Amino acid sequence: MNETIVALATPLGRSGIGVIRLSGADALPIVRRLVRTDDFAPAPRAATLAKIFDLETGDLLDSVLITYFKAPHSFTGEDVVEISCHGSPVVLRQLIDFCLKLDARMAAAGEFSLRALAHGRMDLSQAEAIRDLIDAQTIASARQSVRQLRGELSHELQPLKDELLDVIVVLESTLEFVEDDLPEYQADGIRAKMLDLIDRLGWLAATFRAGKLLREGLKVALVGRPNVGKSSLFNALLGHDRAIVTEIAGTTRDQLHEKLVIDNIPVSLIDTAGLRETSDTVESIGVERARRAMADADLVVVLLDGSQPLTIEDREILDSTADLNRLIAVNKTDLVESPDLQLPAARVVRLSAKTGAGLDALEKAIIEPFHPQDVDQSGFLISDARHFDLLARSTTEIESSLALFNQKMSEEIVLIGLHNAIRYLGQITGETTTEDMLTRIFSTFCIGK
Ligand SMILES: Nc1nc2c(ncn2[C@@H]2O[C@H](COP(=O)(O)OP(=O)(O)OP(=O)(O)O)[C@@H](O)[C@H]2O)c(=O)[nH]1
Ligand SMILES: [Mg+2]
Repeated sequence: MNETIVALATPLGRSGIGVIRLSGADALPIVRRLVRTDDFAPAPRAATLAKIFDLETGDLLDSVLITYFKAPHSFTGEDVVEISCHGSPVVLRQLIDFCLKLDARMAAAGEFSLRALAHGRMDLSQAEAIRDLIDAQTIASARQSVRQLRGELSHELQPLKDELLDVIVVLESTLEFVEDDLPEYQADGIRAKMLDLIDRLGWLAATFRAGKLLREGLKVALVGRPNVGKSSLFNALLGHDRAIVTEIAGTTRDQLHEKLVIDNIPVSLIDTAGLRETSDTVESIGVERARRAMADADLVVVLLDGSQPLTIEDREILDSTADLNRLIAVNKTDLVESPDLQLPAARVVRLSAKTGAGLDALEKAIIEPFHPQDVDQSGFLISDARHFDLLARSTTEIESSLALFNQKMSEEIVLIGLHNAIRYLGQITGETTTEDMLTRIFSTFCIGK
Protein backbone atom coordinates (compact mmCIF):
# COMPACT_ATOMS: atom_id res chain seq x y z
CA MET A 1 0.00 0.00 0.00
CA ASN A 2 2.95 2.33 0.49
CA GLU A 3 4.15 1.81 -3.01
CA THR A 4 3.08 3.99 -5.90
CA ILE A 5 1.45 1.94 -8.62
CA VAL A 6 1.18 2.54 -12.34
CA ALA A 7 -0.86 1.00 -15.14
CA LEU A 8 -2.28 1.67 -18.55
CA ALA A 9 -5.92 2.66 -17.97
CA THR A 10 -6.98 2.39 -21.59
CA PRO A 11 -6.93 -0.75 -23.80
CA LEU A 12 -3.69 -1.98 -25.33
CA GLY A 13 -3.31 -0.97 -28.94
CA ARG A 14 -3.40 2.09 -31.12
CA SER A 15 -5.92 4.76 -30.26
CA GLY A 16 -6.44 8.51 -30.30
CA ILE A 17 -5.50 8.86 -26.67
CA GLY A 18 -3.94 6.47 -24.18
CA VAL A 19 -4.13 7.13 -20.45
CA ILE A 20 -1.60 6.06 -17.86
CA ARG A 21 -2.63 6.22 -14.24
CA LEU A 22 -0.39 6.54 -11.19
CA SER A 23 -1.58 6.25 -7.60
CA GLY A 24 0.39 6.73 -4.41
CA ALA A 25 2.44 9.25 -2.50
CA ASP A 26 5.13 9.40 -5.20
CA ALA A 27 2.77 9.97 -8.11
CA LEU A 28 3.51 13.68 -8.35
CA PRO A 29 7.29 13.42 -7.67
CA ILE A 30 7.51 10.82 -10.45
CA VAL A 31 5.68 13.13 -12.86
CA ARG A 32 8.03 15.98 -11.91
CA ARG A 33 10.95 13.87 -13.09
CA LEU A 34 9.14 12.98 -16.31
CA VAL A 35 8.42 16.61 -17.18
CA ARG A 36 11.89 17.65 -15.95
CA THR A 37 10.45 20.44 -13.78
CA ASP A 38 11.20 20.19 -10.07
CA ASP A 39 8.49 22.63 -9.04
CA PHE A 40 5.83 21.28 -11.41
CA ALA A 41 2.57 21.82 -9.51
CA PRO A 42 -0.47 21.14 -11.66
CA ALA A 43 -3.73 22.48 -10.23
CA PRO A 44 -5.79 19.58 -8.87
CA ARG A 45 -8.71 18.40 -11.03
CA ALA A 46 -7.68 20.45 -14.03
CA ALA A 47 -5.99 19.40 -17.25
CA THR A 48 -2.44 20.72 -17.52
CA LEU A 49 -0.53 20.63 -20.79
CA ALA A 50 3.02 19.34 -20.35
CA LYS A 51 5.94 17.76 -22.18
CA ILE A 52 7.44 14.45 -21.19
CA PHE A 53 11.12 13.76 -21.89
CA ASP A 54 13.25 10.66 -22.12
CA LEU A 55 14.78 10.08 -18.70
CA GLU A 56 18.29 9.54 -20.04
CA THR A 57 18.62 11.36 -23.35
CA GLY A 58 16.25 14.24 -22.65
CA ASP A 59 14.54 13.76 -26.03
CA LEU A 60 10.91 14.81 -26.20
CA LEU A 61 8.71 11.70 -25.82
CA ASP A 62 5.23 13.21 -26.14
CA SER A 63 3.10 16.24 -25.37
CA VAL A 64 0.53 15.17 -22.84
CA LEU A 65 -2.32 16.35 -20.65
CA ILE A 66 -1.82 15.78 -16.96
CA THR A 67 -4.65 15.61 -14.47
CA TYR A 68 -3.76 15.60 -10.81
CA PHE A 69 -6.20 14.39 -8.17
CA LYS A 70 -4.93 15.34 -4.75
CA ALA A 71 -5.49 12.89 -1.89
CA PRO A 72 -8.04 12.19 -0.54
CA HIS A 73 -10.21 13.53 -3.37
CA SER A 74 -9.32 10.88 -5.92
CA PHE A 75 -10.56 7.53 -7.10
CA THR A 76 -8.23 5.61 -4.81
CA GLY A 77 -8.14 8.18 -2.01
CA GLU A 78 -4.39 8.58 -2.65
CA ASP A 79 -2.58 11.10 -4.81
CA VAL A 80 -3.49 10.13 -8.37
CA VAL A 81 -2.05 11.41 -11.62
CA GLU A 82 -3.52 10.57 -15.00
CA ILE A 83 -1.35 11.19 -18.03
CA SER A 84 -3.20 11.38 -21.34
CA CYS A 85 -0.73 10.67 -24.12
CA HIS A 86 -1.25 10.09 -27.80
CA GLY A 87 -2.43 6.51 -28.06
CA SER A 88 0.77 5.08 -29.44
CA PRO A 89 1.59 1.68 -27.92
CA VAL A 90 5.35 2.32 -28.05
CA VAL A 91 5.08 5.72 -26.37
CA LEU A 92 2.77 4.32 -23.71
CA ARG A 93 5.09 1.39 -23.01
CA GLN A 94 8.10 3.70 -22.82
CA LEU A 95 6.31 5.98 -20.40
CA ILE A 96 5.32 3.08 -18.15
CA ASP A 97 8.95 1.90 -18.25
CA PHE A 98 10.08 5.33 -17.09
CA CYS A 99 7.60 5.24 -14.21
CA LEU A 100 8.91 1.81 -13.21
CA LYS A 101 12.48 3.13 -13.32
CA LEU A 102 11.37 5.93 -11.02
CA ASP A 103 10.28 3.26 -8.52
CA ALA A 104 6.61 2.96 -9.32
CA ARG A 105 5.38 -0.62 -9.32
CA MET A 106 3.13 -2.21 -11.95
CA ALA A 107 -0.41 -2.34 -10.53
CA ALA A 108 -1.93 -5.75 -9.92
CA ALA A 109 -5.37 -6.62 -11.31
CA GLY A 110 -7.99 -4.43 -9.66
CA GLU A 111 -5.43 -2.75 -7.42
CA PHE A 112 -6.74 0.77 -7.99
CA SER A 113 -10.21 -0.36 -6.95
CA LEU A 114 -8.77 -2.30 -4.01
CA ARG A 115 -7.05 0.84 -2.77
CA ALA A 116 -10.29 2.79 -3.19
CA LEU A 117 -11.92 0.17 -1.00
CA ALA A 118 -9.14 0.29 1.57
CA HIS A 119 -9.42 4.07 1.82
CA GLY A 120 -13.19 3.95 2.21
CA ARG A 121 -13.89 5.58 -1.14
CA MET A 122 -16.37 2.83 -1.98
CA ASP A 123 -17.57 -0.47 -0.61
CA LEU A 124 -16.95 -3.89 -2.11
CA SER A 125 -20.25 -4.08 -3.99
CA GLN A 126 -19.45 -0.75 -5.62
CA ALA A 127 -15.97 -1.88 -6.65
CA GLU A 128 -17.54 -4.98 -8.17
CA ALA A 129 -20.01 -2.74 -9.97
CA ILE A 130 -17.13 -1.01 -11.77
CA ARG A 131 -15.89 -4.36 -13.01
CA ASP A 132 -19.41 -5.33 -14.10
CA LEU A 133 -20.02 -1.99 -15.80
CA ILE A 134 -16.88 -2.41 -17.87
CA ASP A 135 -17.79 -6.00 -18.72
CA ALA A 136 -21.46 -5.30 -19.43
CA GLN A 137 -22.70 -6.83 -22.68
CA THR A 138 -25.81 -4.71 -23.02
CA ILE A 139 -26.88 -1.24 -22.04
CA ALA A 140 -29.55 -2.65 -19.71
CA SER A 141 -26.90 -4.58 -17.83
CA ALA A 142 -24.64 -1.51 -17.74
CA ARG A 143 -27.48 0.48 -16.19
CA GLN A 144 -27.84 -2.05 -13.42
CA SER A 145 -24.10 -1.81 -12.73
CA VAL A 146 -24.31 1.97 -12.54
CA ARG A 147 -27.08 1.67 -9.97
CA GLN A 148 -24.94 -0.67 -7.90
CA LEU A 149 -21.98 1.66 -8.34
CA ARG A 150 -24.08 4.48 -6.94
CA GLY A 151 -24.55 2.40 -3.82
CA GLU A 152 -28.05 1.03 -4.35
CA LEU A 153 -27.20 -2.44 -3.13
CA SER A 154 -25.63 -1.13 0.06
CA HIS A 155 -28.66 1.10 0.42
CA GLU A 156 -31.05 -1.85 0.08
CA LEU A 157 -29.08 -3.88 2.58
CA GLN A 158 -28.62 -1.28 5.29
CA PRO A 159 -32.17 -1.38 6.74
CA LEU A 160 -32.02 -5.17 6.74
CA LYS A 161 -28.73 -5.12 8.62
CA ASP A 162 -30.15 -2.59 11.08
CA GLU A 163 -33.18 -4.74 11.72
CA LEU A 164 -31.07 -7.85 12.19
CA LEU A 165 -28.86 -5.95 14.57
CA ASP A 166 -31.94 -4.87 16.55
CA VAL A 167 -32.90 -8.50 17.05
CA ILE A 168 -29.35 -9.40 18.05
CA VAL A 169 -29.18 -6.57 20.58
CA VAL A 170 -32.45 -7.57 22.23
CA LEU A 171 -31.38 -11.20 22.50
CA GLU A 172 -27.94 -10.31 23.81
CA SER A 173 -29.32 -8.00 26.45
CA THR A 174 -31.68 -10.75 27.55
CA LEU A 175 -28.61 -12.93 27.96
CA GLU A 176 -26.87 -10.41 30.14
CA PHE A 177 -29.56 -8.86 32.28
CA VAL A 178 -32.56 -11.12 32.52
CA GLU A 179 -32.66 -14.31 34.51
CA ASP A 180 -36.11 -15.33 33.31
CA ASP A 181 -37.40 -16.01 29.84
CA LEU A 182 -38.13 -13.25 27.40
CA PRO A 183 -41.63 -11.85 28.03
CA GLU A 184 -44.09 -13.17 25.44
CA TYR A 185 -44.86 -9.80 23.82
CA GLN A 186 -41.13 -9.29 23.19
CA ALA A 187 -40.73 -12.81 21.86
CA ASP A 188 -43.54 -12.13 19.40
CA GLY A 189 -41.84 -8.98 18.26
CA ILE A 190 -38.61 -10.83 17.62
CA ARG A 191 -40.37 -13.58 15.76
CA ALA A 192 -42.12 -11.04 13.56
CA LYS A 193 -38.83 -9.29 12.82
CA MET A 194 -37.10 -12.50 11.84
CA LEU A 195 -39.99 -13.44 9.55
CA ASP A 196 -39.91 -10.01 8.00
CA LEU A 197 -36.18 -10.29 7.40
CA ILE A 198 -36.55 -13.70 5.77
CA ASP A 199 -39.25 -12.25 3.56
CA ARG A 200 -37.31 -9.19 2.48
CA LEU A 201 -34.07 -11.07 1.91
CA GLY A 202 -36.10 -13.50 -0.18
CA TRP A 203 -37.47 -10.69 -2.33
CA LEU A 204 -34.03 -9.28 -2.94
CA ALA A 205 -32.59 -12.71 -3.76
CA ALA A 206 -35.48 -13.38 -6.15
CA THR A 207 -34.33 -10.53 -8.38
CA PHE A 208 -31.24 -12.59 -9.20
CA ARG A 209 -33.08 -14.54 -11.90
CA ALA A 210 -33.68 -11.37 -13.88
CA GLY A 211 -30.33 -9.86 -12.90
CA LYS A 212 -28.38 -12.89 -14.04
CA LEU A 213 -30.31 -13.01 -17.28
CA LEU A 214 -29.51 -9.38 -18.05
CA ARG A 215 -25.88 -9.86 -17.18
CA GLU A 216 -24.96 -13.29 -18.46
CA GLY A 217 -27.71 -13.91 -20.97
CA LEU A 218 -28.58 -17.19 -22.60
CA LYS A 219 -26.78 -19.87 -24.52
CA VAL A 220 -28.92 -20.96 -27.43
CA ALA A 221 -27.91 -23.87 -29.68
CA LEU A 222 -29.32 -24.39 -33.18
CA VAL A 223 -29.53 -28.11 -33.90
CA GLY A 224 -31.04 -30.33 -36.55
CA ARG A 225 -30.13 -32.78 -39.24
CA PRO A 226 -27.96 -31.56 -42.12
CA ASN A 227 -29.45 -29.10 -44.62
CA VAL A 228 -32.49 -27.98 -42.65
CA GLY A 229 -31.03 -24.45 -42.68
CA LYS A 230 -29.33 -24.00 -39.30
CA SER A 231 -26.51 -21.91 -40.70
CA SER A 232 -28.95 -19.92 -42.82
CA LEU A 233 -30.97 -19.18 -39.69
CA PHE A 234 -27.80 -18.37 -37.75
CA ASN A 235 -26.87 -15.80 -40.39
CA ALA A 236 -30.39 -14.41 -40.58
CA LEU A 237 -30.53 -13.84 -36.83
CA LEU A 238 -27.10 -12.18 -36.82
CA GLY A 239 -27.93 -10.07 -39.81
CA HIS A 240 -24.81 -11.00 -41.77
CA ASP A 241 -23.24 -13.95 -43.57
CA ARG A 242 -21.18 -15.43 -40.79
CA ALA A 243 -21.56 -19.15 -41.48
CA ILE A 244 -21.04 -20.99 -44.75
CA VAL A 245 -24.30 -22.09 -46.34
CA THR A 246 -24.48 -24.64 -49.17
CA GLU A 247 -26.94 -27.19 -50.44
CA ILE A 248 -24.42 -29.91 -49.50
CA ALA A 249 -25.44 -31.86 -46.41
CA GLY A 250 -22.70 -31.66 -43.79
CA THR A 251 -21.48 -28.15 -44.59
CA THR A 252 -20.99 -27.01 -41.00
CA ARG A 253 -18.49 -29.05 -39.06
CA ASP A 254 -17.13 -26.85 -36.36
CA GLN A 255 -19.24 -24.92 -33.91
CA LEU A 256 -19.76 -21.23 -34.49
CA HIS A 257 -20.50 -18.89 -31.60
CA GLU A 258 -21.81 -15.36 -32.03
CA LYS A 259 -23.46 -12.83 -29.78
CA LEU A 260 -26.68 -11.01 -30.33
CA VAL A 261 -29.06 -9.10 -28.11
CA ILE A 262 -32.77 -9.88 -27.94
CA ASP A 263 -34.88 -7.52 -25.86
CA ASN A 264 -31.90 -6.45 -23.71
CA ILE A 265 -30.83 -10.02 -23.09
CA PRO A 266 -27.40 -11.03 -24.42
CA VAL A 267 -27.78 -14.24 -26.38
CA SER A 268 -24.85 -16.42 -27.28
CA LEU A 269 -25.97 -18.24 -30.40
CA ILE A 270 -24.32 -21.49 -31.47
CA ASP A 271 -24.51 -22.98 -34.96
CA THR A 272 -23.73 -26.68 -34.94
CA ALA A 273 -22.92 -29.48 -37.36
CA GLY A 274 -25.98 -31.30 -38.71
CA LEU A 275 -26.69 -34.37 -36.61
CA ARG A 276 -26.41 -37.65 -38.49
CA GLU A 277 -24.47 -40.90 -38.54
CA THR A 278 -21.35 -40.28 -40.55
CA SER A 279 -18.11 -42.06 -41.37
CA ASP A 280 -16.33 -38.79 -42.08
CA THR A 281 -13.82 -38.23 -39.26
CA VAL A 282 -14.04 -34.45 -39.24
CA GLU A 283 -17.80 -34.37 -39.48
CA SER A 284 -18.21 -36.94 -36.72
CA ILE A 285 -16.16 -34.76 -34.37
CA GLY A 286 -18.46 -31.89 -35.32
CA VAL A 287 -21.51 -34.04 -34.53
CA GLU A 288 -20.03 -34.94 -31.16
CA ARG A 289 -19.49 -31.26 -30.42
CA ALA A 290 -23.02 -30.45 -31.48
CA ARG A 291 -24.31 -32.98 -28.93
CA ARG A 292 -22.21 -31.37 -26.24
CA ALA A 293 -23.44 -27.89 -27.17
CA MET A 294 -26.97 -29.22 -26.89
CA ALA A 295 -26.40 -30.51 -23.38
CA ASP A 296 -24.74 -27.28 -22.38
CA ALA A 297 -27.26 -24.80 -23.78
CA ASP A 298 -29.98 -22.98 -21.85
CA LEU A 299 -32.24 -23.51 -24.84
CA VAL A 300 -32.05 -25.81 -27.85
CA VAL A 301 -33.75 -24.74 -31.06
CA VAL A 302 -34.54 -27.88 -33.05
CA LEU A 303 -34.81 -26.89 -36.67
CA LEU A 304 -36.85 -28.91 -39.18
CA ASP A 305 -37.27 -28.53 -42.92
CA GLY A 306 -40.99 -27.92 -43.43
CA SER A 307 -40.87 -28.71 -47.14
CA GLN A 308 -40.09 -32.34 -46.46
CA PRO A 309 -41.59 -35.10 -44.36
CA LEU A 310 -39.72 -35.76 -41.13
CA THR A 311 -36.81 -38.15 -41.56
CA ILE A 312 -35.62 -40.77 -39.11
CA GLU A 313 -32.86 -38.35 -38.13
CA ASP A 314 -35.41 -35.62 -37.40
CA ARG A 315 -37.37 -37.99 -35.20
CA GLU A 316 -34.27 -39.06 -33.34
CA ILE A 317 -33.35 -35.47 -32.66
CA LEU A 318 -36.88 -34.69 -31.49
CA ASP A 319 -36.77 -37.71 -29.17
CA SER A 320 -33.37 -36.94 -27.74
CA THR A 321 -34.27 -33.31 -27.02
CA ALA A 322 -37.68 -34.01 -25.54
CA ASP A 323 -36.41 -33.57 -21.99
CA LEU A 324 -34.35 -30.48 -22.73
CA ASN A 325 -35.49 -26.91 -22.70
CA ARG A 326 -36.26 -26.77 -26.39
CA LEU A 327 -38.11 -24.94 -29.07
CA ILE A 328 -39.17 -26.51 -32.35
CA ALA A 329 -38.77 -24.32 -35.41
CA VAL A 330 -40.00 -25.25 -38.86
CA ASN A 331 -37.92 -23.64 -41.59
CA LYS A 332 -38.41 -22.98 -45.30
CA THR A 333 -42.00 -21.73 -45.10
CA ASP A 334 -41.33 -19.96 -48.39
CA LEU A 335 -41.61 -23.41 -49.98
CA VAL A 336 -44.78 -25.50 -50.02
CA GLU A 337 -45.20 -27.30 -46.72
CA SER A 338 -44.98 -31.06 -47.01
CA PRO A 339 -48.41 -32.65 -46.50
CA ASP A 340 -46.68 -35.45 -44.57
CA LEU A 341 -45.00 -33.20 -42.03
CA GLN A 342 -46.04 -34.77 -38.76
CA LEU A 343 -45.02 -32.49 -35.95
CA PRO A 344 -45.00 -33.57 -32.33
CA ALA A 345 -47.59 -32.07 -30.04
CA ALA A 346 -45.56 -29.08 -28.93
CA ARG A 347 -45.46 -25.40 -29.66
CA VAL A 348 -43.69 -24.69 -32.94
CA VAL A 349 -42.54 -21.54 -34.67
CA ARG A 350 -42.69 -21.37 -38.45
CA LEU A 351 -40.15 -19.30 -40.31
CA SER A 352 -38.09 -18.85 -43.41
CA ALA A 353 -34.41 -18.17 -42.97
CA LYS A 354 -34.37 -17.23 -46.63
CA THR A 355 -37.04 -14.50 -46.57
CA GLY A 356 -36.81 -13.58 -42.90
CA ALA A 357 -40.48 -14.34 -42.28
CA GLY A 358 -41.16 -15.46 -38.73
CA LEU A 359 -37.77 -14.38 -37.33
CA ASP A 360 -39.37 -11.92 -34.91
CA ALA A 361 -41.67 -14.60 -33.59
CA LEU A 362 -38.69 -16.90 -33.15
CA GLU A 363 -36.77 -14.27 -31.18
CA LYS A 364 -39.76 -13.74 -28.92
CA ALA A 365 -40.17 -17.48 -28.42
CA ILE A 366 -36.47 -17.85 -27.54
CA ILE A 367 -36.53 -15.45 -24.61
CA GLU A 368 -40.12 -15.93 -23.52
CA PRO A 369 -39.57 -18.83 -21.09
CA PHE A 370 -36.72 -16.92 -19.41
CA HIS A 371 -38.39 -13.59 -18.86
CA PRO A 372 -39.18 -13.58 -15.17
CA GLN A 373 -42.52 -11.80 -15.17
CA ASP A 374 -42.70 -11.71 -11.40
CA VAL A 375 -39.76 -9.35 -11.10
CA ASP A 376 -40.00 -5.62 -11.57
CA GLN A 377 -37.12 -5.04 -13.95
CA SER A 378 -37.08 -1.32 -13.33
CA GLY A 379 -36.02 -1.97 -9.75
CA PHE A 380 -32.58 -2.87 -8.52
CA LEU A 381 -31.54 -6.40 -9.48
CA ILE A 382 -29.03 -8.70 -7.83
CA SER A 383 -26.77 -9.75 -10.70
CA ASP A 384 -23.73 -11.21 -8.99
CA ALA A 385 -23.73 -14.89 -8.00
CA ARG A 386 -21.56 -14.04 -5.00
CA HIS A 387 -24.16 -11.63 -3.67
CA PHE A 388 -26.98 -14.07 -4.34
CA ASP A 389 -25.15 -16.83 -2.53
CA LEU A 390 -24.54 -14.63 0.51
CA LEU A 391 -28.18 -13.55 0.62
CA ALA A 392 -29.27 -17.18 0.47
CA ARG A 393 -26.85 -18.19 3.23
CA SER A 394 -27.95 -15.33 5.39
CA THR A 395 -31.60 -16.31 4.93
CA THR A 396 -30.88 -19.94 5.82
CA GLU A 397 -29.14 -18.84 9.02
CA ILE A 398 -32.06 -16.65 10.08
CA GLU A 399 -34.50 -19.44 9.29
CA SER A 400 -32.64 -21.88 11.48
CA SER A 401 -32.37 -19.30 14.26
CA LEU A 402 -36.11 -18.74 14.05
CA ALA A 403 -36.75 -22.48 14.31
CA LEU A 404 -34.51 -22.69 17.38
CA PHE A 405 -36.20 -19.65 18.87
CA ASN A 406 -39.61 -21.25 18.35
CA GLN A 407 -38.33 -24.35 20.11
CA LYS A 408 -37.50 -22.06 23.04
CA MET A 409 -33.78 -22.77 22.81
CA SER A 410 -31.54 -20.50 24.81
CA GLU A 411 -30.73 -17.09 23.35
CA GLU A 412 -27.10 -18.06 23.08
CA ILE A 413 -27.92 -20.78 20.58
CA VAL A 414 -30.37 -18.64 18.64
CA LEU A 415 -27.75 -15.91 18.36
CA ILE A 416 -25.19 -18.07 16.57
CA GLY A 417 -27.19 -18.11 13.33
CA LEU A 418 -28.01 -14.42 13.55
CA HIS A 419 -24.36 -13.52 13.94
CA ASN A 420 -23.55 -15.65 10.90
CA ALA A 421 -26.34 -13.96 8.98
CA ILE A 422 -25.04 -10.48 9.66
CA ARG A 423 -21.52 -11.56 8.79
CA TYR A 424 -22.73 -12.87 5.41
CA LEU A 425 -24.56 -9.62 4.69
CA GLY A 426 -21.42 -7.73 5.63
CA GLN A 427 -19.44 -9.77 3.11
CA ILE A 428 -21.56 -8.36 0.29
CA THR A 429 -20.42 -4.83 1.01
CA GLY A 430 -17.00 -5.91 2.25
CA GLU A 431 -17.16 -5.00 5.93
CA THR A 432 -16.63 -8.58 7.02
CA THR A 433 -14.69 -9.85 4.05
CA THR A 434 -11.43 -11.63 4.73
CA GLU A 435 -8.15 -10.83 3.04
CA ASP A 436 -8.07 -13.90 0.81
CA MET A 437 -11.69 -13.39 -0.23
CA LEU A 438 -10.72 -9.92 -1.40
CA THR A 439 -7.73 -11.30 -3.27
CA ARG A 440 -9.99 -13.76 -5.02
CA ILE A 441 -12.59 -11.17 -5.93
CA PHE A 442 -10.09 -8.63 -7.20
CA SER A 443 -8.26 -11.19 -9.31
CA THR A 444 -11.35 -11.08 -11.58
CA PHE A 445 -10.63 -7.43 -12.32
CA CYS A 446 -8.27 -6.41 -15.07
CA ILE A 447 -5.10 -4.38 -14.76
CA GLY A 448 -5.63 -0.64 -14.64
CA LYS A 449 -8.99 -0.81 -12.88
N1 LIG B 1 -36.07 -22.18 -49.75
C1 LIG B 1 -35.35 -22.10 -48.64
N2 LIG B 1 -34.11 -22.64 -48.60
C2 LIG B 1 -33.41 -22.54 -47.46
C3 LIG B 1 -33.92 -21.87 -46.33
N3 LIG B 1 -32.99 -21.96 -45.36
C4 LIG B 1 -31.94 -22.62 -45.86
N4 LIG B 1 -32.19 -22.99 -47.15
C5 LIG B 1 -31.29 -23.73 -48.05
O1 LIG B 1 -31.04 -25.01 -47.49
C6 LIG B 1 -29.72 -25.44 -47.80
C7 LIG B 1 -28.95 -25.80 -46.50
O2 LIG B 1 -28.79 -24.64 -45.71
P1 LIG B 1 -27.75 -24.55 -44.53
O3 LIG B 1 -28.04 -23.30 -43.81
O4 LIG B 1 -26.36 -24.74 -45.02
O5 LIG B 1 -28.19 -25.81 -43.69
P2 LIG B 1 -27.53 -26.42 -42.37
O6 LIG B 1 -28.64 -26.93 -41.55
O7 LIG B 1 -26.61 -25.44 -41.74
O8 LIG B 1 -26.72 -27.65 -42.96
P3 LIG B 1 -25.41 -28.37 -42.37
O9 LIG B 1 -24.41 -27.33 -42.05
O10 LIG B 1 -24.99 -29.23 -43.50
O11 LIG B 1 -25.85 -29.16 -41.18
C8 LIG B 1 -29.06 -24.28 -48.54
O12 LIG B 1 -29.13 -24.55 -49.92
C9 LIG B 1 -29.94 -23.09 -48.18
O13 LIG B 1 -29.95 -22.09 -49.17
C10 LIG B 1 -35.23 -21.31 -46.41
O14 LIG B 1 -35.77 -20.71 -45.47
N5 LIG B 1 -35.90 -21.45 -47.58
MG1 LIG C 1 -24.67 -25.48 -41.37
